[in-house]
Amino acid sequence: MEQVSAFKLPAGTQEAFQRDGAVCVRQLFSSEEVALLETGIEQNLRHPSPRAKVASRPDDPGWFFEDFCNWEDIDAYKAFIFESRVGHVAAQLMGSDTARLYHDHLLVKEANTRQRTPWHQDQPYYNVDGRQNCSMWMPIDPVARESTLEFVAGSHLGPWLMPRSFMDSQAQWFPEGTLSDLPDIEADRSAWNILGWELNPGDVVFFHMLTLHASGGVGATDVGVRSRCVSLVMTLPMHHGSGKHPRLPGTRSGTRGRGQDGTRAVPVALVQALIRGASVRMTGYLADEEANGRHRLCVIEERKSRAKPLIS
Ligand SMILES: O=C(O)CCC(=O)C(=O)O
Repeated sequence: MEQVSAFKLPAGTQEAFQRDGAVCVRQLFSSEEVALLETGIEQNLRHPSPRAKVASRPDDPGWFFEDFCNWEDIDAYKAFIFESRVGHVAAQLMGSDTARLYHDHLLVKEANTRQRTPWHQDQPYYNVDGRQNCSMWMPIDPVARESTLEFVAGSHLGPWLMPRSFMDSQAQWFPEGTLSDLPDIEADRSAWNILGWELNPGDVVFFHMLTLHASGGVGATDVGVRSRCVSLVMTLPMHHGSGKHPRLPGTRSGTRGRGQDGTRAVPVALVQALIRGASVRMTGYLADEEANGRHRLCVIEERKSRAKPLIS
């Protein structure tokens, strides 16, 4: 494996990420790394966790499946996360010497899935504070322009907007009226600077957790094609658990030792990479064995108790 620290992003990539809140990096990963992730995805599909869910409606001709926080159980995910360039690249984009894994997220849309992922920001759904964060969205199947993840350029510089459940638009994370609702982007797409890239295996998209994004189903121009994708969310140590929202099932509280909510210690794994003399660190949060796939709501004290740096 190459020395990951030696890798330099193409000129202008970090500037584009900071300006637009989303950037595409072509052929960041080798065919071996794509195959590694494919091995992990297929294992994940054979052995879904209790957090897995079907996001498509029963009448959808396809099938949209999601699962979360499985890197500890799936060696191929673990190898990709800890041995590839991803932590190094995330740190560069965030303007940081470190990167910490918040969670892995599997998204599989079988051929002809109509289900759209509606416009949303990620951060209001997560227990993550601060502005230095990024998510990597990596398909291992070709993605047509019509089916790709789309972003409103510059929207990461705006405020937190109301997170709602995708299926029935309920405000489950913040009380109604406490955050502004999203604008209706689909009503007049020409009013927005919408970015989106046709992608091939090895290409990836990085985006900020406040960037407004959405995606189509599969089946318009890519009939018969399934879409398998892994998304990794990364942030800085001090930003997990200090957020405005309780933690996501499957992630652990960000302190060492036993947390007030009964969680166990957070293990730390070092990625063997150096940036400007500092190590890139990615920390994974243990899977939550009692999680039942539902969002656990409103542990307000947890926010306060975690409002301190979490560097182990
Ligand atoms: O792939 C999709 O349909 C949506 C992905 C997404 O919203 C995310 O990774 O945050």
